[in-house]
Amino acid sequence: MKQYEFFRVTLEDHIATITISRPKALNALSTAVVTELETVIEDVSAMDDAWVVIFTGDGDKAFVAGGDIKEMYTMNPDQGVAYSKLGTRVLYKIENMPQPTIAAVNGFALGGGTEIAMAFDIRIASSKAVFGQPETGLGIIPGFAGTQRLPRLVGKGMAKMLIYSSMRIKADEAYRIGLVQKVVPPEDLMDEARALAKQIASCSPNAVRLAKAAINQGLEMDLWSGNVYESHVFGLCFTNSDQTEGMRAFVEKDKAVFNGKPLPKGEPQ
Ligand code: DAK
Repeated sequence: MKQYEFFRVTLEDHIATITISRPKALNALSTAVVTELETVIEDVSAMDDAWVVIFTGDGDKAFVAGGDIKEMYTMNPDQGVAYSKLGTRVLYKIENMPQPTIAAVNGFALGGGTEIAMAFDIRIASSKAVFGQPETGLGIIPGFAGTQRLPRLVGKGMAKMLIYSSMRIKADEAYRIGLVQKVVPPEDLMDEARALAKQIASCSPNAVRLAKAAINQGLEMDLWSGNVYESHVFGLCFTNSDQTEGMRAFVEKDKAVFNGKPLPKGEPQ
């Protein structure tokens, strides 16, 4: 497996696990970290053997403690724009990874930490996790699409309350408002994330990828256009052996074994 400076990537049972590791700064997102993250995301996206992706933070304290405040402190407007474009592009690449993705949020997820967690499909949080968008307290606004993804996930009023006030919320509250899908004891976090990943990996990798494309693209469309798009994507399921295998197994009262042979390149995946 390729080596990185700030990340570890493992692949086991078709599950790729990406761990961000910058212990000196609680995994804060410097330009160097975000630049390397883009490479990691591109590399893992291209791994046909990786059917599900888990992203977590190294250590027992932080998932990602946000953008690197010490670096941002001395930025000029041009550097701010460059940092913003880089971050926004990388999070867009995360959101549109072909595989289903799970953020296993192990601790502080502040500012860019909440924003990066929101770019993954599903969030499971340790009961120790803390979320928030503290940017207005630092004289900036969320810059990695937090003003866009947070209201889409928790609604306009709740997002405005969190962003205007820079308040932190604990995992239980994040669950209550729909920011995370599950809260588990810290020691169970990775087992829970892997169990969910295994459950997803037992389904057709192609069907799951196509479902992700239909959800992500469809949410950007009006309902009717989304329905038309879904019909097209539904048809693509029949171009792949996963569909015949899944239905053969049902008809023959057998267990389906999917080979994950990818769809032809160029199709949504
Ligand atoms: N940046 C840089 N260093 C950080 C950091 C961060 N965000 N968070 C922690 N560190 C460093 C600390 O400075 C400290 O380093 P030393 O002093 O030992 O050298 C070390 O990590 C350990 O942190 P603490 O000593 O503070 O640890 P505590 O347990 O006492 O506190 C904490 C943990 C997470 C509550 C605290 O570190 C903290 O409040 N951190 C800052 C959290 C925060 O405000 N994050 C939001 C940052 S703003 C943009 C895109 C995105 C963003 C901005 C612009 N554009 C596109 C332009 C994002 C902005 C943000 O995320």
